[in-house]
Amino acid sequence: MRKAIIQAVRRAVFAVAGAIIVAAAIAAVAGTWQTRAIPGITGDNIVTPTDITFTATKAGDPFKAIPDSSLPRLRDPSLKVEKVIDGLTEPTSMTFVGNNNVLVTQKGGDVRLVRDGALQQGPPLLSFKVETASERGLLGVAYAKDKVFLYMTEQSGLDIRNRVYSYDLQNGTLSGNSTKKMILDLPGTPGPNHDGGKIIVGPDGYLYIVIGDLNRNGMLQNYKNGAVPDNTSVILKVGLDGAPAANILSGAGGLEGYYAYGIRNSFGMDFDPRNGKLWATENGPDRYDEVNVAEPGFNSGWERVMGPISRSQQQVSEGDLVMFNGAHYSDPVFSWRQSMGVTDIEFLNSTKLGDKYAYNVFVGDVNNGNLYYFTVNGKRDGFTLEGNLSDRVADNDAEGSAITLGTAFGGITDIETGPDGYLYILSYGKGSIYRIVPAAQ
Ligand SMILES: [Ca+2]
Ligand SMILES: [Ca+2]
Ligand SMILES: [Ca+2]
Repeated sequence: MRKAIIQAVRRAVFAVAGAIIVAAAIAAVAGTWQTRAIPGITGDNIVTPTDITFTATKAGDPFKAIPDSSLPRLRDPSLKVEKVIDGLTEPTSMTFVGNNNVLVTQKGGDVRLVRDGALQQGPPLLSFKVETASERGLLGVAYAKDKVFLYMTEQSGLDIRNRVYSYDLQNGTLSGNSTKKMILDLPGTPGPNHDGGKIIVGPDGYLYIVIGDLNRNGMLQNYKNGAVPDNTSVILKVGLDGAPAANILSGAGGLEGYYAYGIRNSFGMDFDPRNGKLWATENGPDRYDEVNVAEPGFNSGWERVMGPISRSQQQVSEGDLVMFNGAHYSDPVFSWRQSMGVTDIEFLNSTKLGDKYAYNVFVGDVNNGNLYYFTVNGKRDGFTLEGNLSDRVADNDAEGSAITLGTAFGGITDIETGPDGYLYILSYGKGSIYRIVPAAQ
């Protein structure tokens, strides 16, 4: 039964417009944490112990493989999958802090700590009272320069907001509320789906944060007569204090801090470690999940187009889109004709899995739990694709199969290159972290 609920939740959460019944199921699964008010902080639902030291102590490889008879499968016998962490509940994002620590967000509001290869039991590192209907929740985490950043959906008076908070983390100590700062206060309605939620740190030291359309129909969704920009369907570029980066776009509403727009929803971004360019995934409604190279000023085309514009059923051309000063449209570098809830994208930033995989791209999905693999082309502006994939669209199962490296990951929500150079995969459905290593190891 629990497995059935998780399966149902997993299918609905990141892919399909939220059915109310499923939202209720999510709330039922998630609601186990305790809450208490923090005096003097109005509308602030945080529950946290303070001053939690988590300096790692173990030398060498902290992880060991946990025996499992139903491991995900890989189609390359030169690689193998290990389960290194289990016992998580609906994990949404993870980030490594130093060599031996991983922070994992859980949709229901907890931040869990993996230290020295083990998931810490007892009270979570941090715990928040979050909104969890549909795709809302504690969704993203990043770490940079002695700060931890968290993206979450929470109630604020009668409103629902998506917010990014920062905490200080110094000398292995995460300080509690005394250093908590709200650095972004983004909309959360009507939603409840398409909340985005990934935070990543760019090679330029800025934070990049993605939020979806929340089912709005404004200029940022390419409605020319729609509402002025309202912080939806965008990738934001901000400093570590939340201050917008220098303007890339100009036009109606100011557009401060907007890096890209016209994005339906996304749960995956990464920078190419070779040239620093941002790539992002995007969820289609039922057709055309996308992988995009998101150059500054990128308009992905939603809600007029998903997938290649030449395949648009609405016969859309670029002139039909809302183009702010400094904007450009570009087609996805890859699409799946049948949406499968594309989630994270990761450039493997190491040679530890061999030359074939070094600096190439892995992508996950939440509906099937597949891990897709792509070779980046010589110009690093797309993938090397052949045969029926040379149109840059997986049109059917056979074409999708040709780019599928792994299966049965149970719904992937995050992929990271570990400090050891191996590939780490976070499974929403299985509550586990898997690691891909050379088979000979
Ligand atoms: Ca697009
Ligand atoms: Ca094709
Ligand atoms: Ca990632």
